[in-house]
Amino acid sequence: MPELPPAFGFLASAHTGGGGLPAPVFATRGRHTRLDARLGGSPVEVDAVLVHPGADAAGAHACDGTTLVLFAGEIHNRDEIRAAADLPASASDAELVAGLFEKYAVHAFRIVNGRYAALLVTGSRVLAATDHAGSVPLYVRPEPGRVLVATEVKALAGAGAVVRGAPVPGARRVRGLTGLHQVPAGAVLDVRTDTGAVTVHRTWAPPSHRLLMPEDEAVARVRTALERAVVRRLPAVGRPLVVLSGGIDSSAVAALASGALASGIDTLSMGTDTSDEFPQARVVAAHLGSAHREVTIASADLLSLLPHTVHACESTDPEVVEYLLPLTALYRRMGGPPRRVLTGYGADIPLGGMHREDRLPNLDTAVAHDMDTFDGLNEMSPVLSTAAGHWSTHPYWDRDVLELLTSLEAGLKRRHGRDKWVLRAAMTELLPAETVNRPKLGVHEGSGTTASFSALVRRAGAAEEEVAAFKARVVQALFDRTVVGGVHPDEVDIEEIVAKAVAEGRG
Ligand code: IOT
Ligand code: MG
Repeated sequence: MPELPPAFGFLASAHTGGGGLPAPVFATRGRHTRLDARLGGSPVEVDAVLVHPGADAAGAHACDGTTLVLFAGEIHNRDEIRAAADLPASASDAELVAGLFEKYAVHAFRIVNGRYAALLVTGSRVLAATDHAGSVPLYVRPEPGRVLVATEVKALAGAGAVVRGAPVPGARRVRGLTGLHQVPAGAVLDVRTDTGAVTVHRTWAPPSHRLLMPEDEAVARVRTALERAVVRRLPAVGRPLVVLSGGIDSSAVAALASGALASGIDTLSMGTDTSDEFPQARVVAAHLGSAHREVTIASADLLSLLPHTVHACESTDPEVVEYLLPLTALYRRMGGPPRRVLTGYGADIPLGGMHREDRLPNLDTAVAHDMDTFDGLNEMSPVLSTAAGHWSTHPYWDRDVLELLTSLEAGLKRRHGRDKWVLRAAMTELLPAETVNRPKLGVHEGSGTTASFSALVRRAGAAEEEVAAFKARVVQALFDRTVVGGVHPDEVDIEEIVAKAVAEGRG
């Protein structure tokens, strides 16, 4: 992999009449490149802005005169695609998508394993596609004569009222923004530019079946799949950075990355003035010999980044925002040149790690529920890190790893009194025993984020039983202010938002 993908995001308008682009408002940091394309044999014109980390965004767009592709993010099964579509080794990810589309039409997106959002315009069709996890969020505003698409919904918020938006069955509406829809995870929205009518094609679904297999086979398969996913995410030159809590998820990623690279890896841990997991992370860093760094963030500073977190991930889920706040703060504090960051995020979803649950039926119910409800939470949005110029990637949500982990029967996830047993067993030779056996502590707990956010709403007058509901109100108010309202998060006073949310909640 190159250190960074050629583009982090885009905003585009495919239109037949007037009405080009709204202002390109992104939380993502990067240069902007404008494109204007008129496609042969089609009345459609495309205006776009790509937001990208490098000097140009060349690898992020492709146009052969009749089909235009915009691509944000990266593909992980490039070699297989090149071979199947007979494309040269030099083909960019945008060209791979164009080549696959020529051969398979909309089914091309069933083939790509990656972390991406893509737009493909051909004839009078606009295709807006997400990866299997929807890990790069994508939003559309379909109207007859003009289709707007963007990787951040805030870029579409300023486009004015929708004149005659068509309904979009199966796609989620966006709070406070009429006519805007989020492309579901593992889906392509196929929009007609003349009518604005939308068809949804599914390209992935979480497996519902479960596999019985011997312990040693499950362990070997998990190890192989995860190693492959980690290796596919390593930079071709230079060192990767692993954000390391010292828990099994991120420690496994660090160990596999370290094992694959003679040059070694960098690791980074964050804590706050109230809580950290530094000793546990140090054990792993020392074992792997990584160049390790610790960052301590004052809880007050952490809470002041709540608006930035919501602005970046565009999520209205208060629990997700608690998981993402410490990571947002960490990415902002990293400093230095833009980095490729590997995380252990997402392991707990297919493995049921967040559910301290011994009974297998309940554990599988929790896994099935979490796999049915992740869509739209935006917990893996790259904007959390691209807002600070860095690219983050999540090996556990690689399509192959995720399918394998989800489909293992619950007894391989909870076994011998251990949570996430199969992963721990796969790591016994690579990590110290205390790391392999350490029980789960979530980032929101380890960093004291949940406690600090609760204290903030309590100070504003919330009673204990009101805390969760008031946190939800705070997150919604932050979404309304920064995403819908277009107020920059630096201008938002979190204390004022909390006081107002509590007062209105009482009202
Ligand atoms: P958790 O697993 O604690 O953290 C996610 C990743 O963030 C870690 O693997 C690690 O790479 C990084 N990280 C965590 N803490 C630190 C730290 N102190 N310093 C540096 N890096 C750190 C929540 C959670 O517990 O995260 N995420 C769950 C899923 C949430 C539920 N979502 C859902 N049901 N849709 C997860 O699976 O990661
Ligand atoms: Mg975890």
